Amino acid sequence: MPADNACSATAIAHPNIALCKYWGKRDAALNLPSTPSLSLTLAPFRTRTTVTWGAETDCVVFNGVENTGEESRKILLTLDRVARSMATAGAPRPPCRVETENDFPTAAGLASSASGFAALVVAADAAARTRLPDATLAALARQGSGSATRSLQGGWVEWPIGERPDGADSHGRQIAAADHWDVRMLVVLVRSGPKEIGSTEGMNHTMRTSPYYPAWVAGAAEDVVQARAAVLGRDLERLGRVTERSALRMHASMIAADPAVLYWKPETLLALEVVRAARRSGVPAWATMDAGPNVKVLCEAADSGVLVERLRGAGLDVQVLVPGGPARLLEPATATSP
Ligand code: 2P0
Repeated sequence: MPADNACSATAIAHPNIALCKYWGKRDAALNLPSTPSLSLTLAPFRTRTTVTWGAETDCVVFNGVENTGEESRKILLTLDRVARSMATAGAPRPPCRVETENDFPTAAGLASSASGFAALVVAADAAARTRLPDATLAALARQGSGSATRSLQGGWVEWPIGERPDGADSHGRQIAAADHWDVRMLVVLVRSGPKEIGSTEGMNHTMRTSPYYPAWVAGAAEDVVQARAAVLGRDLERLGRVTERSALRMHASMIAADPAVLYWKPETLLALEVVRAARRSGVPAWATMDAGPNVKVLCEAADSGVLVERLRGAGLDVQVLVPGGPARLLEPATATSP
């Protein structure tokens, strides 16, 4: 039962896949990255989140099931931060109800935390009637989960490391809208369960123990320069080379950690081999992998059919994603009567 003056709002956000990866933090508390990154926001996968600001008790419902674990703790912490950003800062945050659902596998390296925290801050801002500036929302999303700052924006998004200690200059910025370039991202679903090691833990462990981590960080800025130019010039060959290189170098830094962080499964290598064979046969396609075994394949729209056929022919499960728009309110915030 909602409380007096309760207000609900619903937002949706799409996940994003980084073409140049974020792996490592210069500030763990603020989620400030050690590497700049560049991503593509992708539809139709999406997270849909409703926040009721003023419920009987705090309650987080995740894909229809009440959650009391680490995920709900992080979600409620984000709502605390929204409350602290309000003009009435100092007043305690009212109990809130959060209902969130993904129409794609959660926590499997498909960027569900990115779309999740992006949808959360947009819905919370409307439900709390805070009307926070975009840069504040971007920082709140980033603190929930780094990559979420990129999912607030549609299309092609860059997230610089910034220079300021408070992170005010480190959040996602669109460099080109979704309709700038009609590429495809094929998602090869190797495993749909939660990953064995969370991204935050995997990053921290890589930073602490991998002798390759400094080399990974050293090359990241130049990758983003190349990728940005390739996106603006719609040069898929150039973008694809940087994309695959960035993913493999990031994974190399993890694999060199002690003990190794190895997300790959046999089907991960199978998918990589299909992509490399496609390239050898003249079909331009490049692979990227995140904190999980699934493989994403960047290609021209016109080549997606033949690539899907080849990947499925190798026994792999494939879905086709297209450039997606920004996080947005689905319906205006509504006062909820008790
Ligand atoms: C990325 N990943 O750029 C990289 C590549 C995974 C591999 O951002 O610790 O959930 O919450 O900031 O954003 C996934 O890490 O990590 C991620 P936190 P996040 O997309």
